[in-house]
Amino acid sequence: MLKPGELADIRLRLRNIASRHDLTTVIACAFDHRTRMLPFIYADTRMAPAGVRAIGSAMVDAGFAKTRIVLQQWNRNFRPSRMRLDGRIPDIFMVSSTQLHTASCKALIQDACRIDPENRPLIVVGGPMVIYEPWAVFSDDPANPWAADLAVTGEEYVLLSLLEVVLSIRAAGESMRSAFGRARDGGLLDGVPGLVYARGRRDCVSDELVDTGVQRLVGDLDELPDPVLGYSLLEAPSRSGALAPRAIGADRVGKYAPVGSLVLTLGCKFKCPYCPIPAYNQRQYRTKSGERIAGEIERLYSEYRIRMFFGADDNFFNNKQRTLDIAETLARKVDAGSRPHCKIRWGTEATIHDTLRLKDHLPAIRRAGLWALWMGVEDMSGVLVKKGQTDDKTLEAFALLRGSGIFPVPMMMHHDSQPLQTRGDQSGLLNQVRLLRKAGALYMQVLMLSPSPGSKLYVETYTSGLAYKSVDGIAVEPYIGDGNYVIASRAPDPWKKQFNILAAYLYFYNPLNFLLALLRPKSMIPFVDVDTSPPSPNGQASRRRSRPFRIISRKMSGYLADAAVQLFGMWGLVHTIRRTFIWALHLMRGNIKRHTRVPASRIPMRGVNGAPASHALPASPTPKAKDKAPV
Ligand code: B12
Ligand code: SF4
Repeated sequence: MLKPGELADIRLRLRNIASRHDLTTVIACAFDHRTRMLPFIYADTRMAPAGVRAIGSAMVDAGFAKTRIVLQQWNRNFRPSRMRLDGRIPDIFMVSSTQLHTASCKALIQDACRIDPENRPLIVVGGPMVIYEPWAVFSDDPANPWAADLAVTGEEYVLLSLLEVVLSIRAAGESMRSAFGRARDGGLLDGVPGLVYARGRRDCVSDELVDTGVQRLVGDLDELPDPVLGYSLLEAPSRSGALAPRAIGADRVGKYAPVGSLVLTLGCKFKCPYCPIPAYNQRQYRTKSGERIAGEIERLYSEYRIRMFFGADDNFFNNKQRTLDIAETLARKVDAGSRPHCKIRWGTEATIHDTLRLKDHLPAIRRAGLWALWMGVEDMSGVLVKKGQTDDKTLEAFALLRGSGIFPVPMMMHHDSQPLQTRGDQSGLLNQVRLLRKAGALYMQVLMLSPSPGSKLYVETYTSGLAYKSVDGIAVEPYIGDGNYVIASRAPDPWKKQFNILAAYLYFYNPLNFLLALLRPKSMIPFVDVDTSPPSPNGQASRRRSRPFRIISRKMSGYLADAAVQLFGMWGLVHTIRRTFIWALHLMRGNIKRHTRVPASRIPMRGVNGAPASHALPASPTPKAKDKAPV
């Protein structure tokens, strides 16, 4: 972990030198539009991702205000080779990507590499893809040379440390890429854990990758730069390949990004073997304070009119004390009539086990604005993983949440041992969907268990031959790795698994349920004593007068919500069927080829000072001493 204050200190140090370096930076968020379907459709494009915003905020906070964030979600034709900021090719081009969007991330880097080496920006890639697979942004093919200059396998502190090192040796008028090259060759980057850079004989052809080790994490998230800053940097949606002269105006942000994602807490105490989150967080649980969160919400509401929020939490209820600090602070603001806090609603993720532990506090948590809770139900029977959930506990947690005015959203995981339907017990997929709908779920997700980089099971999923390499002659590419496609299974008829997922959605979202939702909506839940409306400017008297109207309008929207979600689900399902049905047919035709090795780096990887590379997988080649690549 970083020492307390270390992140705050580096932010200050950079601010002191920023004015000497008139840096321009473009940060792109890679997004592959082929991934748009249930259950993420809408959230995938209407939430400006927190990762790029965090990096943009860190740049502005450090004094580099000439920064622009481009979301491929909104700007699918964006071409880095055409970007100009402040009238010039930017000094730094950054890309953020998850594994699902690998193809788009590579295309962005390849296009940036079309800029001639003299004028090319320093290309830095970060985010969940390179955290686990940093080699993915380097090429070793002399016939097709392209590469990022650097993969950052960490968070804000790593990026700021990199900038501090490079700027410390940058000569007046020197390009960032040239200064970076000198810092790398002088070994100055080796003291910054969380970087992977290439060495090679030719530009953009990597002979070996040097891994400076695992990042140190910031423990107190209040030390992070203010994430609100990032919203002022967003490029407006457009069909153009180039950038607009200015970022989107504050008054239009809420229109395109009505849901704001907020980092409240990070980490989880459970150790589900298919999940990389506990290891990524080095088994730490990190949080912001209630006051800090209340301040961020207030500014996002006032400056950008954002009213809906989603917590980027892995398990918001992980630690009772920390949860209550946040919830009680927000609830106090509501009680005091603070308009932003009264007006907002937010959702986040938590486990069944922790929801039950906090059952006495759920009304207060609802009062803090929590409106929907995404819950890792996985398989209710506990066959897949045991993290304190059973049929009874799940239903109890659902009842408690609904009784407190919070909508539970089950996240289910289908797997080889789960039948579609069962008699006599509730282990079948449809049985569980029925139970959860009856228990009050308005929305739900079902994903197939798929390999997740960084998880305990990841390597074994490949070496044991569970993961598919190709199906019916079609290679399994990263963009189908979101759990919507069957890409790892021992089932003799995997196409049935693919149809099971569609059947579960169809069972949940269908015209009959839509009609029932109009007659007997599941969304009519007791609003207990949750009046989060702000007082009117005229004071208490008019507040009392308008209360019946508020109650009626809330009841009406509550009444229609279930039917609206059903309509939305059916629309999303059309996209899901359109994209995954063909895959089911390929599965039916068979000819499944399986992996026998984990997809590791082909380029040799090493650590610094003779250490092994921290981010290499077991099958990665290591450079032999005699082959050590010159720069
Ligand atoms: C919110 C969320 C979503 C939302 C995203 C909505 C949105 N537009 O923002 C929704 C619900 C749509 C979603 C969907 C999916 N998600 Co999701 N999601 C999350 C979650 C919980 C929070 C993301 C977030 O905002 N984090 C906060 C930001 C600040 O963190 P960050 O993005 O990692 O960025 C930091 C660093 O990575 C780094 N960084 C990031 N970019 C860059 C760039 C540069 C240049 C640098 C230097 C550094 C850097 O610095 C940042 C600041 O600390 C994360 C888990 C988590 N706690 O992060 C999973 C996570 C991102 N999701 C994940 C996955 C797998 C998915 C799905 C495929 C579903 C699934 N099978 O689980 C789908 C994909 C949908 C799609 N079409 O894209 C994985 C990605 C794994 C991977 N290796 O790529 C994560 C990490 C969870 C996990 N399993 O560990 N998700
Ligand atoms: S409870 Fe959720 S976040 Fe925690 S380890 Fe399991 S899957 Fe990951």
